[in-house]
Amino acid sequence: MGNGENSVPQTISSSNPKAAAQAASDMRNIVRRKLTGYVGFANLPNQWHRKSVRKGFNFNVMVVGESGLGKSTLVNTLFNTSLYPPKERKPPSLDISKTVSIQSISADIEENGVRLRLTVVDTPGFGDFINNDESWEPIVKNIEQRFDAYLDAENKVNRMNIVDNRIHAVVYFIQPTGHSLKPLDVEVMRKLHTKVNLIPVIAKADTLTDEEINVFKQRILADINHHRIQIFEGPRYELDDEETIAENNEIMSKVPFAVVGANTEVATADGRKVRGRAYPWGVIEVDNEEHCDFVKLRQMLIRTHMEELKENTNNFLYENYRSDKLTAMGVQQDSSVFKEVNPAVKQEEERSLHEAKLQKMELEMKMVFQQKVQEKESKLRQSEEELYARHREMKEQLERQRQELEEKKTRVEQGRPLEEKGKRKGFSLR
Ligand SMILES: Nc1nc2c(ncn2[C@@H]2O[C@H](COP(=O)(O)OP(=O)(O)OP(=O)(O)O)[C@@H](O)[C@H]2O)c(=O)[nH]1
Ligand SMILES: [Mg+2]
Repeated sequence: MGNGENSVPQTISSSNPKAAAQAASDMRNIVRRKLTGYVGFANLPNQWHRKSVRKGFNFNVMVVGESGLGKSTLVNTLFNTSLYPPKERKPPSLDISKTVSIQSISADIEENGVRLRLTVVDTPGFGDFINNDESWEPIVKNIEQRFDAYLDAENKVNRMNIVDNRIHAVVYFIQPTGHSLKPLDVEVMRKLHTKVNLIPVIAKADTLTDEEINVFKQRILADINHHRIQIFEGPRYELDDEETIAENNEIMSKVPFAVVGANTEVATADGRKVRGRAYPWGVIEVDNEEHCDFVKLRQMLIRTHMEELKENTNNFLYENYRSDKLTAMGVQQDSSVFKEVNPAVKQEEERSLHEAKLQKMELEMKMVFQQKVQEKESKLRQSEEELYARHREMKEQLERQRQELEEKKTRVEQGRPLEEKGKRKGFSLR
Protein backbone atom coordinates (compact mmCIF):
# COMPACT_ATOMS: atom_id res chain seq x y z
CA MET A 1 0.00 0.00 0.00
CA GLY A 2 1.83 3.06 -1.19
CA ASN A 3 -0.57 5.81 -0.15
CA GLY A 4 1.14 6.49 3.16
CA GLU A 5 1.64 10.20 2.57
CA ASN A 6 -2.05 10.73 1.86
CA SER A 7 -3.51 12.67 4.77
CA VAL A 8 -7.22 11.86 4.31
CA PRO A 9 -8.76 9.14 6.50
CA GLN A 10 -8.14 5.71 5.10
CA THR A 11 -9.89 2.43 5.32
CA ILE A 12 -8.35 -0.99 5.27
CA SER A 13 -10.45 -3.85 4.10
CA SER A 14 -9.15 -7.34 4.59
CA SER A 15 -10.23 -10.78 5.64
CA ASN A 16 -6.89 -11.32 7.26
CA PRO A 17 -6.90 -9.37 10.52
CA LYS A 18 -3.23 -9.90 11.16
CA ALA A 19 -2.23 -8.51 7.80
CA ALA A 20 -4.70 -5.71 8.26
CA ALA A 21 -3.36 -4.88 11.70
CA GLN A 22 0.12 -4.89 10.28
CA ALA A 23 -0.93 -2.67 7.42
CA ALA A 24 -2.77 -0.43 9.83
CA SER A 25 0.28 0.14 11.94
CA ASP A 26 2.33 0.81 8.81
CA MET A 27 0.05 3.49 7.49
CA ARG A 28 -0.15 7.08 8.58
CA ASN A 29 -3.21 9.05 9.63
CA ILE A 30 -5.46 6.09 10.22
CA VAL A 31 -8.74 7.31 11.54
CA ARG A 32 -10.96 4.36 10.94
CA ARG A 33 -10.41 0.69 10.36
CA LYS A 34 -12.94 -1.38 8.55
CA LEU A 35 -12.14 -5.05 8.46
CA THR A 36 -14.45 -7.42 6.68
CA GLY A 37 -15.15 -10.78 8.28
CA TYR A 38 -13.80 -9.47 11.54
CA VAL A 39 -15.67 -8.21 14.53
CA GLY A 40 -13.63 -5.65 16.34
CA PHE A 41 -14.58 -3.18 18.97
CA ALA A 42 -13.11 -0.54 16.73
CA ASN A 43 -16.20 -1.02 14.56
CA LEU A 44 -18.61 -0.56 17.40
CA PRO A 45 -19.53 3.11 17.01
CA ASN A 46 -21.10 2.39 13.59
CA GLN A 47 -22.87 -0.71 14.76
CA TRP A 48 -24.05 0.86 17.99
CA HIS A 49 -26.71 2.92 16.27
CA ARG A 50 -28.07 0.26 14.01
CA LYS A 51 -31.64 -0.16 15.11
CA SER A 52 -33.22 -3.09 13.37
CA VAL A 53 -31.04 -5.79 14.75
CA ARG A 54 -32.40 -9.25 15.23
CA LYS A 55 -32.64 -10.63 18.71
CA GLY A 56 -29.15 -12.00 19.17
CA PHE A 57 -27.10 -13.77 21.76
CA ASN A 58 -25.05 -12.77 24.77
CA PHE A 59 -21.41 -13.06 25.59
CA ASN A 60 -20.33 -12.13 29.09
CA VAL A 61 -16.78 -11.56 30.23
CA MET A 62 -15.65 -10.71 33.76
CA VAL A 63 -12.39 -9.08 34.78
CA VAL A 64 -10.92 -10.14 38.12
CA GLY A 65 -7.68 -9.36 39.90
CA GLU A 66 -5.90 -7.37 42.53
CA SER A 67 -6.66 -3.70 42.92
CA GLY A 68 -4.89 -1.25 40.64
CA LEU A 69 -3.79 -3.73 37.98
CA GLY A 70 -5.65 -1.92 35.23
CA LYS A 71 -8.88 -3.93 34.94
CA SER A 72 -11.16 -0.94 34.44
CA THR A 73 -8.65 0.59 32.06
CA LEU A 74 -8.60 -2.57 29.94
CA VAL A 75 -12.40 -2.74 29.88
CA ASN A 76 -12.40 0.81 28.59
CA THR A 77 -9.73 -0.02 26.07
CA LEU A 78 -11.81 -2.96 24.85
CA PHE A 79 -14.93 -0.90 24.40
CA ASN A 80 -13.19 2.16 23.04
CA THR A 81 -13.97 5.31 25.00
CA SER A 82 -15.96 6.79 22.13
CA LEU A 83 -18.67 4.27 22.98
CA TYR A 84 -19.64 5.93 26.20
CA PRO A 85 -22.47 8.44 26.02
CA PRO A 86 -20.90 11.91 25.72
CA LYS A 87 -22.03 13.10 29.13
CA GLU A 88 -20.32 10.16 30.78
CA ARG A 89 -17.18 10.47 28.75
CA LYS A 90 -14.26 11.34 30.93
CA PRO A 91 -11.61 13.86 30.02
CA PRO A 92 -8.77 11.91 28.39
CA SER A 93 -6.19 12.81 31.00
CA LEU A 94 -8.31 11.71 33.96
CA ASP A 95 -7.57 8.27 35.32
CA ILE A 96 -10.33 5.89 36.20
CA SER A 97 -11.04 5.78 39.90
CA LYS A 98 -10.95 2.67 42.03
CA THR A 99 -13.80 0.30 41.32
CA VAL A 100 -15.88 -0.26 44.44
CA SER A 101 -18.77 -2.38 43.21
CA ILE A 102 -19.41 -5.00 40.55
CA GLN A 103 -20.62 -3.20 37.46
CA SER A 104 -21.10 -4.16 33.87
CA ILE A 105 -20.86 -2.41 30.55
CA SER A 106 -22.56 -3.75 27.43
CA ALA A 107 -22.41 -3.11 23.73
CA ASP A 108 -24.22 -4.57 20.77
CA ILE A 109 -22.12 -5.90 17.96
CA GLU A 110 -23.76 -6.91 14.75
CA GLU A 111 -22.28 -9.04 12.03
CA ASN A 112 -24.10 -10.54 9.05
CA GLY A 113 -27.41 -9.58 10.58
CA VAL A 114 -26.73 -11.46 13.80
CA ARG A 115 -26.62 -9.40 16.93
CA LEU A 116 -24.21 -10.06 19.73
CA ARG A 117 -24.57 -8.38 23.06
CA LEU A 118 -21.16 -8.21 24.65
CA THR A 119 -21.08 -7.49 28.36
CA VAL A 120 -17.93 -6.99 30.39
CA VAL A 121 -18.36 -7.20 34.14
CA ASP A 122 -15.84 -5.09 36.04
CA THR A 123 -15.11 -6.11 39.62
CA PRO A 124 -13.43 -4.24 42.45
CA GLY A 125 -9.87 -5.37 42.89
CA PHE A 126 -8.84 -7.15 46.04
CA GLY A 127 -5.54 -7.58 47.81
CA ASP A 128 -5.15 -4.21 49.47
CA PHE A 129 -6.84 -5.20 52.71
CA ILE A 130 -4.99 -6.45 55.73
CA ASN A 131 -7.18 -9.51 55.80
CA ASN A 132 -7.72 -10.80 52.28
CA ASP A 133 -9.40 -13.99 53.39
CA GLU A 134 -12.72 -13.45 51.74
CA SER A 135 -12.05 -10.53 49.46
CA TRP A 136 -13.09 -12.53 46.40
CA GLU A 137 -16.34 -13.74 47.99
CA PRO A 138 -18.60 -11.19 46.23
CA ILE A 139 -17.14 -12.22 42.88
CA VAL A 140 -17.79 -15.93 43.39
CA LYS A 141 -21.26 -15.07 44.67
CA ASN A 142 -21.97 -12.97 41.59
CA ILE A 143 -20.95 -15.84 39.30
CA GLU A 144 -23.14 -18.28 41.24
CA GLN A 145 -26.11 -15.93 41.26
CA ARG A 146 -25.93 -15.81 37.48
CA PHE A 147 -25.97 -19.63 37.36
CA ASP A 148 -28.93 -19.65 39.76
CA ALA A 149 -30.86 -17.17 37.64
CA TYR A 150 -30.25 -19.33 34.58
CA LEU A 151 -31.30 -22.46 36.46
CA ASP A 152 -34.50 -20.72 37.55
CA ALA A 153 -35.25 -19.63 34.01
CA GLU A 154 -34.61 -23.15 32.73
CA ASN A 155 -37.15 -24.54 35.15
CA LYS A 156 -39.85 -22.17 33.98
CA VAL A 157 -42.39 -23.35 31.45
CA ASN A 158 -41.44 -20.87 28.78
CA ARG A 159 -37.81 -21.67 28.00
CA MET A 160 -37.71 -19.79 24.74
CA ASN A 161 -36.77 -16.41 26.15
CA ILE A 162 -33.95 -17.33 28.51
CA VAL A 163 -31.37 -14.58 28.64
CA ASP A 164 -27.94 -16.01 29.22
CA ASN A 165 -26.26 -13.80 31.82
CA ARG A 166 -23.78 -16.45 32.89
CA ILE A 167 -20.11 -15.46 32.87
CA HIS A 168 -18.51 -17.15 29.86
CA ALA A 169 -14.94 -16.10 30.60
CA VAL A 170 -12.96 -14.53 33.43
CA VAL A 171 -9.91 -12.50 32.48
CA TYR A 172 -7.68 -12.88 35.51
CA PHE A 173 -5.10 -10.12 36.05
CA ILE A 174 -1.69 -11.10 37.39
CA GLN A 175 0.64 -8.48 38.78
CA PRO A 176 3.75 -8.04 36.60
CA THR A 177 6.18 -9.06 39.33
CA GLY A 178 8.25 -11.29 37.08
CA HIS A 179 8.50 -13.86 39.87
CA SER A 180 5.66 -16.29 40.36
CA LEU A 181 1.99 -16.42 41.27
CA LYS A 182 1.09 -14.98 44.67
CA PRO A 183 -0.62 -17.24 47.21
CA LEU A 184 -3.68 -14.99 46.94
CA ASP A 185 -3.80 -15.50 43.15
CA VAL A 186 -3.58 -19.26 43.57
CA GLU A 187 -6.37 -19.16 46.15
CA VAL A 188 -8.70 -17.01 44.07
CA MET A 189 -8.04 -18.87 40.85
CA ARG A 190 -8.77 -22.14 42.59
CA LYS A 191 -12.06 -20.69 43.82
CA LEU A 192 -12.96 -19.70 40.28
CA HIS A 193 -11.65 -22.45 38.02
CA THR A 194 -14.52 -24.87 38.58
CA LYS A 195 -17.08 -22.18 37.81
CA VAL A 196 -15.66 -20.20 34.91
CA ASN A 197 -13.28 -20.35 31.98
CA LEU A 198 -10.14 -18.74 33.37
CA ILE A 199 -8.01 -16.67 31.03
CA PRO A 200 -4.89 -15.41 32.85
CA VAL A 201 -3.27 -12.20 31.69
CA ILE A 202 -0.15 -10.35 32.77
CA ALA A 203 -1.27 -6.86 33.73
CA LYS A 204 0.61 -3.70 32.75
CA ALA A 205 2.93 -5.65 30.49
CA ASP A 206 4.57 -2.35 29.48
CA THR A 207 6.44 -2.46 32.78
CA LEU A 208 8.36 -5.59 31.75
CA THR A 209 10.79 -6.19 28.92
CA ASP A 210 10.00 -8.76 26.23
CA GLU A 211 12.47 -11.16 27.78
CA GLU A 212 11.03 -10.72 31.25
CA ILE A 213 7.58 -11.35 29.84
CA ASN A 214 8.62 -14.62 28.20
CA VAL A 215 10.24 -15.89 31.39
CA PHE A 216 7.28 -14.74 33.49
CA LYS A 217 4.82 -16.48 31.17
CA GLN A 218 6.63 -19.77 31.62
CA ARG A 219 6.73 -19.36 35.40
CA ILE A 220 3.02 -18.58 35.55
CA LEU A 221 2.14 -21.63 33.45
CA ALA A 222 4.36 -23.82 35.62
CA ASP A 223 2.69 -22.46 38.77
CA ILE A 224 -0.77 -22.97 37.31
CA ASN A 225 0.18 -26.52 36.45
CA HIS A 226 1.70 -27.15 39.86
CA HIS A 227 -1.36 -25.91 41.72
CA ARG A 228 -3.66 -27.86 39.40
CA ILE A 229 -5.52 -24.77 38.32
CA GLN A 230 -7.65 -25.40 35.27
CA ILE A 231 -7.33 -22.57 32.80
CA PHE A 232 -9.22 -22.34 29.51
CA GLU A 233 -7.44 -24.47 26.94
CA GLY A 234 -9.25 -23.92 23.68
CA PRO A 235 -10.85 -26.45 21.37
CA ARG A 236 -9.94 -30.07 21.95
CA TYR A 237 -11.34 -31.23 18.64
CA GLU A 238 -9.57 -30.33 15.46
CA LEU A 239 -12.25 -30.40 12.82
CA ASP A 240 -11.39 -26.97 11.53
CA ASP A 241 -9.33 -26.22 8.48
CA GLU A 242 -5.58 -25.91 8.84
CA GLU A 243 -5.61 -22.14 8.72
CA THR A 244 -8.07 -21.91 11.61
CA ILE A 245 -6.16 -24.45 13.66
CA ALA A 246 -2.93 -22.56 13.10
CA GLU A 247 -4.59 -19.28 14.07
CA ASN A 248 -6.13 -20.80 17.21
CA ASN A 249 -2.83 -22.34 18.22
CA GLU A 250 -1.09 -19.03 17.63
CA ILE A 251 -3.57 -17.30 19.94
CA MET A 252 -3.44 -19.98 22.63
CA SER A 253 0.37 -19.92 22.56
CA LYS A 254 0.23 -16.35 23.90
CA VAL A 255 -1.52 -17.38 27.13
CA PRO A 256 -1.08 -15.77 29.64
CA PHE A 257 -1.62 -12.71 27.45
CA ALA A 258 0.65 -9.80 28.26
CA VAL A 259 -1.74 -6.86 28.06
CA VAL A 260 -1.49 -3.11 28.14
CA GLY A 261 -4.46 -0.84 28.62
CA ALA A 262 -4.67 2.78 27.63
CA ASN A 263 -7.47 5.23 27.16
CA THR A 264 -5.47 7.99 25.60
CA GLU A 265 -3.93 8.50 22.23
CA VAL A 266 -0.26 9.29 22.12
CA ALA A 267 1.97 10.39 19.30
CA THR A 268 4.67 8.01 18.14
CA ALA A 269 8.13 9.04 17.08
CA ASP A 270 7.10 8.67 13.43
CA GLY A 271 4.11 10.95 13.96
CA ARG A 272 1.25 8.44 14.20
CA LYS A 273 -1.48 8.82 16.80
CA VAL A 274 -2.05 5.53 18.58
CA ARG A 275 -3.71 4.16 21.69
CA GLY A 276 -0.80 3.52 23.96
CA ARG A 277 1.50 4.56 26.75
CA ALA A 278 4.38 6.96 26.21
CA TYR A 279 7.76 6.48 27.81
CA PRO A 280 10.94 8.49 27.44
CA TRP A 281 12.33 5.66 25.29
CA GLY A 282 9.24 5.25 23.14
CA VAL A 283 5.59 4.37 22.90
CA ILE A 284 3.94 1.05 23.78
CA GLU A 285 1.07 0.62 21.32
CA VAL A 286 -1.99 -1.19 22.62
CA ASP A 287 -3.18 -2.27 19.17
CA ASN A 288 0.19 -3.41 17.92
CA GLU A 289 0.74 -7.15 18.20
CA GLU A 290 4.48 -6.61 18.25
CA HIS A 291 4.12 -4.60 21.44
CA CYS A 292 1.62 -6.59 23.52
CA ASP A 293 -1.05 -9.32 23.38
CA PHE A 294 -4.10 -7.06 23.76
CA VAL A 295 -5.23 -7.69 20.17
CA LYS A 296 -4.79 -11.45 20.64
CA LEU A 297 -6.88 -11.41 23.81
CA ARG A 298 -9.62 -9.44 22.05
CA GLN A 299 -9.53 -11.79 19.06
CA MET A 300 -9.78 -14.81 21.27
CA LEU A 301 -12.74 -13.46 23.20
CA ILE A 302 -14.93 -12.12 20.46
CA ARG A 303 -13.81 -13.98 17.39
CA THR A 304 -11.90 -17.24 17.56
CA HIS A 305 -12.96 -18.81 20.86
CA MET A 306 -16.30 -17.28 21.73
CA GLU A 307 -18.37 -20.34 20.83
CA GLU A 308 -15.96 -22.64 22.62
CA LEU A 309 -16.08 -20.49 25.75
CA LYS A 310 -19.87 -20.46 25.70
CA GLU A 311 -20.13 -24.19 25.07
CA ASN A 312 -17.67 -25.02 27.80
CA THR A 313 -19.60 -22.81 30.20
CA ASN A 314 -22.90 -24.45 29.34
CA ASN A 315 -21.84 -28.07 28.94
CA PHE A 316 -19.35 -28.44 31.77
CA LEU A 317 -19.09 -25.56 34.21
CA TYR A 318 -22.78 -24.79 34.48
CA GLU A 319 -23.71 -28.46 34.25
CA ASN A 320 -21.44 -29.32 37.18
CA TYR A 321 -22.83 -26.44 39.19
CA ARG A 322 -26.36 -27.53 38.42
CA SER A 323 -25.90 -31.17 39.32
CA ASP A 324 -24.01 -30.25 42.54
CA LYS A 325 -26.81 -27.92 43.46
CA LEU A 326 -29.50 -30.49 42.74
CA THR A 327 -27.61 -33.19 44.63
CA ALA A 328 -27.28 -30.82 47.59
CA MET A 329 -31.03 -30.30 47.42
CA GLY A 330 -31.49 -34.07 47.53
CA VAL A 331 -32.78 -34.41 44.03
CA GLN A 332 -31.93 -37.80 42.57
CA GLN A 333 -30.00 -37.50 39.36
CA ASP A 334 -30.43 -39.78 36.46
CA SER A 335 -28.56 -39.70 33.22
CA SER A 336 -31.60 -38.57 31.28
CA VAL A 337 -31.52 -35.30 33.21
CA PHE A 338 -28.09 -34.60 31.79
CA LYS A 339 -29.22 -35.58 28.36
CA GLU A 340 -32.06 -33.13 28.57
CA VAL A 341 -29.68 -30.24 28.91
CA ASN A 342 -28.57 -30.36 25.33
CA PRO A 343 -31.47 -28.84 23.38
CA ALA A 344 -30.49 -30.67 20.20
CA VAL A 345 -30.48 -34.05 21.92
CA LYS A 346 -33.69 -33.23 23.73
CA GLN A 347 -35.35 -32.15 20.53
CA GLU A 348 -34.23 -35.34 18.84
CA GLU A 349 -35.61 -37.38 21.73
CA GLU A 350 -38.91 -35.57 21.65
CA ARG A 351 -39.10 -35.98 17.91
CA SER A 352 -38.57 -39.74 18.02
CA LEU A 353 -41.07 -40.07 20.86
CA HIS A 354 -43.55 -38.07 18.87
CA GLU A 355 -42.90 -40.18 15.79
CA ALA A 356 -43.42 -43.41 17.73
CA LYS A 357 -46.68 -42.02 19.06
CA LEU A 358 -47.79 -41.06 15.57
CA GLN A 359 -46.92 -44.51 14.26
CA LYS A 360 -48.91 -46.16 17.02
CA MET A 361 -51.87 -43.91 16.32
CA GLU A 362 -51.66 -44.67 12.64
CA LEU A 363 -51.58 -48.41 13.32
CA GLU A 364 -54.56 -48.16 15.61
CA MET A 365 -56.48 -46.16 13.07
CA LYS A 366 -55.66 -48.71 10.37
CA MET A 367 -56.93 -51.52 12.55
CA VAL A 368 -60.14 -49.72 13.35
CA PHE A 369 -60.61 -48.94 9.69
CA GLN A 370 -60.06 -52.55 8.65
CA GLN A 371 -62.49 -53.73 11.26
CA LYS A 372 -65.11 -51.28 10.07
CA VAL A 373 -64.60 -52.32 6.46
CA GLN A 374 -64.97 -55.96 7.37
CA GLU A 375 -68.16 -55.27 9.25
CA LYS A 376 -69.55 -53.29 6.36
CA GLU A 377 -68.58 -55.98 3.87
CA SER A 378 -70.24 -58.76 5.82
CA LYS A 379 -73.34 -56.63 6.19
CA LEU A 380 -73.42 -55.99 2.48
CA ARG A 381 -72.92 -59.68 1.76
CA GLN A 382 -75.74 -60.53 4.10
CA SER A 383 -78.17 -58.09 2.55
CA GLU A 384 -77.15 -59.28 -0.88
CA GLU A 385 -78.01 -62.83 0.13
CA GLU A 386 -81.27 -61.63 1.55
CA LEU A 387 -82.03 -59.87 -1.69
CA TYR A 388 -81.27 -63.00 -3.67
CA ALA A 389 -83.49 -65.07 -1.43
CA ARG A 390 -86.30 -62.59 -1.84
CA HIS A 391 -85.79 -62.47 -5.54
CA ARG A 392 -85.96 -66.30 -5.72
CA GLU A 393 -89.05 -66.37 -3.59
CA MET A 394 -90.83 -63.82 -5.73
CA LYS A 395 -89.85 -65.68 -8.85
CA GLU A 396 -91.23 -68.92 -7.44
CA GLN A 397 -94.43 -67.18 -6.43
CA LEU A 398 -94.83 -65.77 -9.89
CA GLU A 399 -94.23 -69.20 -11.38
CA ARG A 400 -96.89 -70.69 -9.14
CA GLN A 401 -99.38 -68.03 -10.12
CA ARG A 402 -98.58 -68.59 -13.78
CA GLN A 403 -99.18 -72.33 -13.41
CA GLU A 404 -102.47 -71.76 -11.66
CA LEU A 405 -103.66 -69.45 -14.40
CA GLU A 406 -102.51 -71.97 -16.99
CA GLU A 407 -104.54 -74.64 -15.32
CA LYS A 408 -107.62 -72.42 -15.14
CA LYS A 409 -107.27 -71.65 -18.81
CA THR A 410 -107.23 -75.37 -19.81
CA ARG A 411 -110.23 -76.01 -17.65
CA VAL A 412 -112.18 -73.22 -19.23
CA GLU A 413 -111.24 -74.54 -22.63
CA GLN A 414 -112.34 -78.05 -21.70
CA GLY A 415 -115.64 -76.70 -20.36
CA ARG A 416 -115.00 -77.82 -16.88
CA PRO A 417 -116.21 -75.62 -14.09
CA LEU A 418 -113.70 -73.21 -12.78
CA GLU A 419 -114.36 -74.11 -9.21
CA GLU A 420 -113.51 -77.62 -8.51
CA LYS A 421 -114.48 -77.34 -4.95
CA GLY A 422 -118.26 -77.72 -5.26
CA LYS A 423 -118.05 -80.47 -7.83
CA ARG A 424 -119.52 -83.74 -6.69
CA LYS A 425 -118.80 -86.73 -8.67
CA GLY A 426 -121.72 -89.00 -9.67
CA PHE A 427 -124.45 -86.36 -9.17
CA SER A 428 -126.21 -84.59 -11.86
CA LEU A 429 -128.65 -81.75 -11.57
CA ARG A 430 -130.50 -82.82 -14.51
N1 LIG B 1 1.72 1.16 33.09
C1 LIG B 1 0.44 0.83 33.00
N2 LIG B 1 -0.45 1.42 33.80
C2 LIG B 1 -1.76 1.07 33.68
C3 LIG B 1 -2.17 0.09 32.73
N3 LIG B 1 -3.51 -0.05 32.82
C4 LIG B 1 -3.91 0.79 33.80
N4 LIG B 1 -2.87 1.47 34.31
C5 LIG B 1 -2.89 2.46 35.38
O1 LIG B 1 -3.08 1.78 36.62
C6 LIG B 1 -3.92 2.51 37.50
C7 LIG B 1 -5.10 1.64 37.96
O2 LIG B 1 -5.92 1.31 36.86
P1 LIG B 1 -7.41 0.81 37.01
O3 LIG B 1 -7.90 0.51 35.66
O4 LIG B 1 -8.21 1.74 37.84
O5 LIG B 1 -7.18 -0.52 37.85
P2 LIG B 1 -8.28 -1.51 38.42
O6 LIG B 1 -7.74 -2.87 38.27
O7 LIG B 1 -9.60 -1.25 37.80
O8 LIG B 1 -8.33 -1.13 39.95
P3 LIG B 1 -9.51 -1.38 41.00
O9 LIG B 1 -10.74 -0.80 40.40
O10 LIG B 1 -9.07 -0.73 42.25
O11 LIG B 1 -9.62 -2.86 41.15
C8 LIG B 1 -4.34 3.72 36.71
O12 LIG B 1 -3.53 4.80 37.09
C9 LIG B 1 -4.08 3.36 35.25
O13 LIG B 1 -3.78 4.48 34.46
C10 LIG B 1 -1.17 -0.50 31.89
O14 LIG B 1 -1.44 -1.38 31.05
N5 LIG B 1 0.11 -0.11 32.08
MG1 LIG C 1 -11.37 -0.82 38.52
